[in-house]
Amino acid sequence: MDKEGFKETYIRKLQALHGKSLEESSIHDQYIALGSLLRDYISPNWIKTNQQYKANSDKQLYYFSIEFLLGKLLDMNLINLGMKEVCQDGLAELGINLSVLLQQEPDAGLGNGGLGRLAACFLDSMAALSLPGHGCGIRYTYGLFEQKIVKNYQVELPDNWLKDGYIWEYRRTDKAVEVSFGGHVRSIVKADGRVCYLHESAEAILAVPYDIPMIGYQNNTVNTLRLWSAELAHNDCYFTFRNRNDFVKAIEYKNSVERISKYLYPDDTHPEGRLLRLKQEYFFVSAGLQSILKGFKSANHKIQFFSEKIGVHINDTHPALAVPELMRILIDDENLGWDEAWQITTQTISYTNHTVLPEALETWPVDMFQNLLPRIYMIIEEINQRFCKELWEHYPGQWGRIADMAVIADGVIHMARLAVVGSHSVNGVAKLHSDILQQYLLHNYYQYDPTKFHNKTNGITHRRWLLKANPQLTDLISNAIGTNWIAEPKELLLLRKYAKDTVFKEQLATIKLKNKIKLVDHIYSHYGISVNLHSIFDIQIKRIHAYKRQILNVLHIMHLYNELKINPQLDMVPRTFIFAGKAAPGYYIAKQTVKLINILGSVINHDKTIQDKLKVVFMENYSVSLGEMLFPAADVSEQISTASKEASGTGNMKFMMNGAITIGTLDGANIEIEEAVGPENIIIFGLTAQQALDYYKHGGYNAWDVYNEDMRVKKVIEQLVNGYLPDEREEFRPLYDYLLRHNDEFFVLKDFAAYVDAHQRLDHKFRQKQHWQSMCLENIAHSGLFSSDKTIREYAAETWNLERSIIRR
Ligand code: DL6
Repeated sequence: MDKEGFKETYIRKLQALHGKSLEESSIHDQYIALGSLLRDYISPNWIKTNQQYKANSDKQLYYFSIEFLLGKLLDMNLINLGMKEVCQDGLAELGINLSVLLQQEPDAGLGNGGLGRLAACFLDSMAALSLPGHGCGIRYTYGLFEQKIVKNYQVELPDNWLKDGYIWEYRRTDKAVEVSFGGHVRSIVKADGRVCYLHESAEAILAVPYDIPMIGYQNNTVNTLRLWSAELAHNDCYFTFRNRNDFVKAIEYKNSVERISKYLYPDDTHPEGRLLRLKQEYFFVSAGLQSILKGFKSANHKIQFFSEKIGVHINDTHPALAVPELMRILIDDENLGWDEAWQITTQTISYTNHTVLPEALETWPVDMFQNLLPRIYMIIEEINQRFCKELWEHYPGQWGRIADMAVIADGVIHMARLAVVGSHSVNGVAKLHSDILQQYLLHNYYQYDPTKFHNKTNGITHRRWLLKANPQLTDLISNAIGTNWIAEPKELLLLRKYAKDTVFKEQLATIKLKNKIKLVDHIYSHYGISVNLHSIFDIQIKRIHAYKRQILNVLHIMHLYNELKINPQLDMVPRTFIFAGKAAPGYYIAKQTVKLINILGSVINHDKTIQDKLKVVFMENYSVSLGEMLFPAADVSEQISTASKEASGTGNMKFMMNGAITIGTLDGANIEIEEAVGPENIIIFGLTAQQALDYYKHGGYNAWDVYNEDMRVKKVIEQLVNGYLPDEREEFRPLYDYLLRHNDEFFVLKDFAAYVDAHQRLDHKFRQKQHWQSMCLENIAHSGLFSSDKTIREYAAETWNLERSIIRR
């Protein structure tokens, strides 16, 4: 489409949709018209993609995830379609500013953090690589809460992201399926002697799919993200209540059904242990698998070939009920025998673990589970019995080991164990994490069948995190090395030839400065804080969690401030510490941390005596969109989790790709970043994973020793409770206790000295401008290694056996 064609189509669209002229239309009208025009543009390729997949019988991969943190799609879609320029220029000639329209889109926050954003990056990469890969999840009416800071405290507001509709979704009532809960199971013996199971008196919920097109980068591919919404089934008790004029009961019932897809659980590490969460998990897994089966059968494939044509990947354990649900479908609906069904199920399903935190390893009490999902429970019981029998044959007499591996043990169902047993491939998300899974958390399974275990280091899509978020850097790179790196991000390595080119590095620095200016303006207009543009922008953005150690960052800031109060002439490069991140609403210590950062900010930012050498900014409501502003503006990336605890991290990769220098521990993918850029281009400090694990083995360390020996530590810890922070004498007592009396589970005090030292090294490096620029360049150049395209290629080749299917025009 050329510019004139675009303008004409756009005006026609706007008029047809709203019955208004351009002059009469509102910005929202204009935005809807643009979205609608793109839908028209995308649809033929979407249809064609699906037709081709079907005609060629291409294997399809379904990525099941309880979270998809999509962010905004309009700008990204324009880039992927290669239409951004035409559209921007055409709109400008019509007097419309594209960036104003882009702001109209809700930021689809159907995820908590890393796991959900990874799922979104993977969908982007699958489409870009012409791979037949689709998403399956839940269409939450409310996304992750909106965070406001009120009197320094986090408050949570509902994220009503669908209030004005969502331009990218297509409701597909014709593809709705029913999902059953409750009831009981009756077994009957058929004429041929086989036993079959009837699920009776169950409550049926209607699962209605909403499809979102996932557009490949300039390659005609349009895959599908299918999100399920819970609605009343046609013959359910709602209508019975209504017919009896019992409207209260009718409404209560309707609410109880719709609640299943209403809220995203705002906590990614503590399982809620609540019935609703379990309902959510079964709801989308059952709906997803049923619709896959329907599609599969409509293509006249034989069920025996299911795993050759279909792959189901489970993103952590939330979709692990895919294992028994697929068994149920194959046995009860498709009449297969157990062994055949099991072979197909395990060959179809693959599993990624995303955490080693014990509190995040899901378990469900047998009683609760059995009442809600009686048939599924029977199947899990049988999986367990058969697996334990197999183990018994392999490890006769080793009861302890078998109990540790059983899917059902101590009155609960262990979802990670179910996922491992029921899939053909298990992976962690960074080398260290995969090693820890193999050596510790899943060691018995690894010993039993090492061939199942792999590593797949996470990645991020450079299309969003560079092309979209940092267009100027994108242009600079393309001008220097051509545009091939967009298809092959490892070619970013070609940038290394500019390592000694001062002009190029100066250009890099100018772009960073421009991105910083944008951020400075934003901070000033939103928070009234003026930030020194030439200070080091040191950014920690991620969920607030004890193991991610925002508190270590805070204690270091308090220490720097103490130093400055003693000596306002202290020779240091001015620093702006920027935080963003949400704390789970019920996570007390995390919310305390948010409050502490904000209080500290209000003290430091108003102190004239330190001559603007230190600023602390907490930015509200961290989201994908905010990230797109922050990563390009960062000088320093804080990746300071306790070694062994962060499975991978992906923020670390986004910073690196935008030329920020990591200060971090040897944890998760930081280790691989260090391997890639070399120790001279990253600042590493603190305990190693092995050291941390050894301490854990021996019950931790003694935080009091550090407190008594390091006066800097003593001072900042005391300041939490001695009235130093205004009006808050007892407010931070729980944090103080947590660090000292409860012995500092995440080694904050233990790593403090090394962290201070690392920051001094950083300060020193930042002063050497040329050297710093070279470090930035090295980071950008090596960031192609962390493109999700690479990760997805590995999954496709090694786990999914998935082949490309190029869609021609
Ligand atoms: O794999 C994506 C992402 C990792 O980068 C983070 O290191 C990890 O913490 C995160 N894990 C979760 C855990 N959720 N659950 N359960 O979000 O996954």
